Amino acid sequence: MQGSANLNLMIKAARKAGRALVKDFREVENLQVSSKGPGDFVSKADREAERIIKEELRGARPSYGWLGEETGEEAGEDPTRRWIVDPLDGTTNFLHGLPHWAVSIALEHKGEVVAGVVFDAAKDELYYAEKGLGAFMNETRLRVSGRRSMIEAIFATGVPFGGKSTLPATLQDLARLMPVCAGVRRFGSAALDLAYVAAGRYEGYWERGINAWDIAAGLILVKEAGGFCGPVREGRDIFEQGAVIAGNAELFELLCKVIRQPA
Ligand code: LIP
Repeated sequence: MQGSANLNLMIKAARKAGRALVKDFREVENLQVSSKGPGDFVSKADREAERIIKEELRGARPSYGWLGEETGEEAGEDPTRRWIVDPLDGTTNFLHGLPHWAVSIALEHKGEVVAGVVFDAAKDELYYAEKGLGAFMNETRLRVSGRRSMIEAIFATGVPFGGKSTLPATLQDLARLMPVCAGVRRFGSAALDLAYVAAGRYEGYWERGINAWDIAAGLILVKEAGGFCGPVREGRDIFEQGAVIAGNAELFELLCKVIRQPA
C-alpha cells in the first residue's frame, strides 16, 4: 500500500524503535528495571524506545499533540491531531524473554484514529492501516476471519494481575465464554491481540482496564480489515472507559452479548 507521508513516518519510527528493542531483548537480563506497580515494570528499553519514537514523530510534526505510555500527555499547537504511542506493548513478556511484544503508534485526528502501526520486531511482522485504505501485514492485505460459529471461534483477552479491580468481571467473562467457544488466549499484548483479529488469526478480543496507547493502533487495523470494535459498556467511549471489544463481522455482536451481560 502506498501510504501517506504520516504513515511512512510512523513506520520509520516504529522500525527504528523496534531495532533498538531487539538489541535490548537479546540482553534482557541486563535491563535495569524500576517497579511502577504490581506486575508492571518499566524497563530502560521501554523509555529509550519512546524517546526514539518521540524524536522521529515530533521532529517531523512538532505541532501535533502527544500521548505516550512513558512520558504522558503533551498538547500540540494543532489541537486536532495527536500521536498515541505505546513504545513497548507486552512489557512483561519482554522482561521475561518471551518474544511476543510490539511497538504501537497511532495517529488521532479530531478524536478519531486515522492511521495505526503495530510492529512485532521479534517476528518481523509490520501491521499497518490508514482510514479507507485497508489493513496490511508486511505486503499482505488483511481480512478478519470468516468463521461464523462461536464453537469454532477462539478469542483473546488480558487477564488482570496484581491488585487490578477488573479481575472479578474478567473471570466472569471467561466463565460465560469458555463453554461456548473453541478457547481463549492470553498472550499479553493488546496491540498484537487486535492485530491478530485483523489478520483473522482469532475471531475476537476483549479487555477491561486497558489504556488508549495499548489499543489505539490496533483498533484501526481491525476496522480496516473488515472487523468491528466497541466499548464494553454500550454508549461509552472506548478510551474513556478503558474497555474494548473487537471481533469479526459474524461474531462481534455475539461476543458483545456475552461480555455485556450484567454482573
Ligand atoms: C499490556 C497490554 C495487555 C494487558 C497487560 C498490559 P503493556 O500493556 O498490552 O493486553 O493485559 O496488562 O497492560 O503494559 O505491556 O504496555
